Amino acid sequence: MSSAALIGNPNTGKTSLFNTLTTSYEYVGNWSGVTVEKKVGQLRDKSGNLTDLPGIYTLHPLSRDEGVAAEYLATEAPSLLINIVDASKLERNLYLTLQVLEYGKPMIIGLNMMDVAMSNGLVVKPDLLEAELGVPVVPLVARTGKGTKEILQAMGQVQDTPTAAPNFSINYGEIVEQVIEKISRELNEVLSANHPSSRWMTLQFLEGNPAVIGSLPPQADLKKLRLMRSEAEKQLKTQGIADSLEEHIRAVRMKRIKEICNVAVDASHVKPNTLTEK
Ligand code: GDP
Ligand code: K
Ligand code: MG
Repeated sequence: MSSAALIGNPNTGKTSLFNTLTTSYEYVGNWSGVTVEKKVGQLRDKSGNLTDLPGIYTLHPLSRDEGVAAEYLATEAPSLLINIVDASKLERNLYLTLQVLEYGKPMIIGLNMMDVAMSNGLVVKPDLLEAELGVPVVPLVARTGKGTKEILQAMGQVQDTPTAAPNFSINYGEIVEQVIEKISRELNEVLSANHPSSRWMTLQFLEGNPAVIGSLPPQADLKKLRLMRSEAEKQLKTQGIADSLEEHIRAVRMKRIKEICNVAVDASHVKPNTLTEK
């Protein structure tokens, strides 16, 4: 029995796709400790469950409600993540996508709102995006069901290849890469085999994600890890690279997103008076 989850920004079409892909709700209630509704359904082909995660712009939560998705990733072991991305707001949506790619588990990108992107004059090329990100990208119009067959096919293929994890990786520069290696080594000693990649855990730790830090096993020596973190941050400051680790990690991701969009998006046909969001 597999467990898949839908993750993405708010209003990208996650629930529309959830309703298309599932039959009965197994459980409808709230996520523990928050008022956010939890939805788990059975996939139509009975191959497993699908969880509809609350919409977020980043895994780093500002509130407990926003922490639901990060906590889910840190504590559950989903066999597949379906990241729903709004093609008409690709640049903004990719910030979460990069964090989910770093999670290192099998993943499919549902490139939704293709109709909206097109009517805005934005040409998003799924094949080029796929080549940039290294995971399957399926164009969708979830409102009409366009792409349902293709996403089911992609899900089946990933299911048949359980080792199909993304090998996407960002180079955060020497100082950060060194501290990632040090902290990853510490975490590998205490994390169970089923856990998400130690690189993902480490990056979330460096960003100060409370939902992920709270899920670290009690054997993790937080004091030691925090010392490693602050030493790296000091180095970033003294060398004039950034004021904080969080800021640096964000800036490197944003730069990568710009590069990806330069390759995969043709915005030259966007009408000058169309309201487009970054
Ligand atoms: P969620 O917040 O990610 O769960 O998104 P929803 O599934 O609730 O969708 C948000 C809104 O976008 C709803 O009004 C949907 O009908 C609409 N929607 C979803 N997918 C598409 C699409 O591909 N194209 C268009 N034009 N609208 C869509
Ligand atoms: K919504
Ligand atoms: Mg929803």
